[in-house]
Amino acid sequence: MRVLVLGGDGYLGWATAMYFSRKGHEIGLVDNFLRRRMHLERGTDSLTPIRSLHERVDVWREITGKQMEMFIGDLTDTEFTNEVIRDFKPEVIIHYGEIPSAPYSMIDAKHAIFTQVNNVAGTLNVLFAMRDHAPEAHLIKLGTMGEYGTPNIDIEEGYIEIEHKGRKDVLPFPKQAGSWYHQSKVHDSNNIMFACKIWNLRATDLNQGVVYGIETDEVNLDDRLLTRFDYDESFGTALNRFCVQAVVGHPLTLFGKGKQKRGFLNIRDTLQCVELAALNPPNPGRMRVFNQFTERFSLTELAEIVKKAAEKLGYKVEIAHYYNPRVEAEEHYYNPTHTKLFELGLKPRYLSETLVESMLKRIEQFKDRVITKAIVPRIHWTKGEAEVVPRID
Ligand code: NAD
Ligand code: USQ
Repeated sequence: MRVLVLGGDGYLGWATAMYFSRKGHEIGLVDNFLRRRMHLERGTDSLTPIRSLHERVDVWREITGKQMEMFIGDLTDTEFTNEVIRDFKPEVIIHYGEIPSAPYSMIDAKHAIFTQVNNVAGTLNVLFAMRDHAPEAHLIKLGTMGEYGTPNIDIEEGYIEIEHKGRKDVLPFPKQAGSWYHQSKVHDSNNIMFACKIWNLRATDLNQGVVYGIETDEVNLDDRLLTRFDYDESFGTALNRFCVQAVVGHPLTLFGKGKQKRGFLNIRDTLQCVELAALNPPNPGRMRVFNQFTERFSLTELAEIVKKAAEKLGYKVEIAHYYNPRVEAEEHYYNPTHTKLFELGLKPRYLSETLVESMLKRIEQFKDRVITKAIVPRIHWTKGEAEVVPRID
């Protein structure tokens, strides 16, 4: 298949591009290096020393003999996005090309607006370009489990059957996102659903949980192919952060009570889920939604798992409670349905399969690169960037 990966220089995008290329698909990569620039803005960096996209594409060719086509530009530029989709003629578009950070979007009005414009306008450009140049293509869009929030009922996969005043309908599941970033994903979902309806497009919205992991089969071929791995307050996700904290001897940063629950998945399973979506395209005309995660944990459970695994490797680990900079439920019901990807054949890798230990060993390799002051948050949901959050235990 001709697969266009939007956000192909990112954590998931680069890993996905190599995975699909190795399987024999023709790959186009789109990126404007915004993520690299956001790290420069924040004074932070990836733990893994990542090469430039050009170098990684060259190394990939050297090792596998396979080419990837690069399109460097901004998805919010209508003309650029149109030209890429017109010229590459994708059969599948995997859309990772957005700002992924909740804290970054909460810094101030400028960052909230930038996040929403970047994400929502970029996706609108993709939808219009599909209408005009690739109406048969399948858009696989990375959404987030955070679109649903934490309602006191089971979360369905995108749609819920409702009976109201004696009448029934299947309607979009209510959205209660918890940051300006997560809200951008809600707006995207609404726009994609509408575009599918009016232009008969084909799309899958993958409401993904929190991803962890540093290794994939392709990344492991050569360190010059490493994908990014973040641990700072803006771009690091919970488990990745906890693993880095354990290795550098920083207390694990549980926010508030630490009883928040989320869905998690290994980066290798992200690749598998996206592949399953690509190989099983939906009918046109209605946006399909999958909830994409393999396991559910509370943050305390995760911290305990990391502590146990790190102690086996000889590290001394302290779990600490910090003031929660976010406005979120710290104790709540959480039971999202996630069966559709399993029905398509997903074979998950569970965290218990010593994944944490393999992550810790990889982190050890790069621990001298850790910028310790980037770990504890300063971005508060109520007042933006302010004082470093204090410990509360
Ligand atoms: P990332 O920041 O590493 O990758 C995104 C890439 O998109 C970056 O390389 C960035 O430069 C590029 N990009 C952003 N805006 C662009 C634009 N306007 N034009 C061109 N390129 C642009 O993020 P990631 O962690 O790989 O996440 C990828 C996607 O998956 C995001 O949409 C994110 O919301 C979603 N997601 C991620 C996670 C996770 O835990 N990592 C979980 C759920 C959903
Ligand atoms: N948390 C801690 N300590 C930390 C970091 C986070 O207790 O050091 C808590 C947060 O308060 C939150 C939970 O862990 O309750 C998840 O936080 P996170 O930073 O790992 O994830 P989040 O901000 O939700 O965003 C990440 C990705 C985003 C994706 C989302 C999936 O950055 O792109 O959309 O995970 S989900 O969470 O399912 O919405």
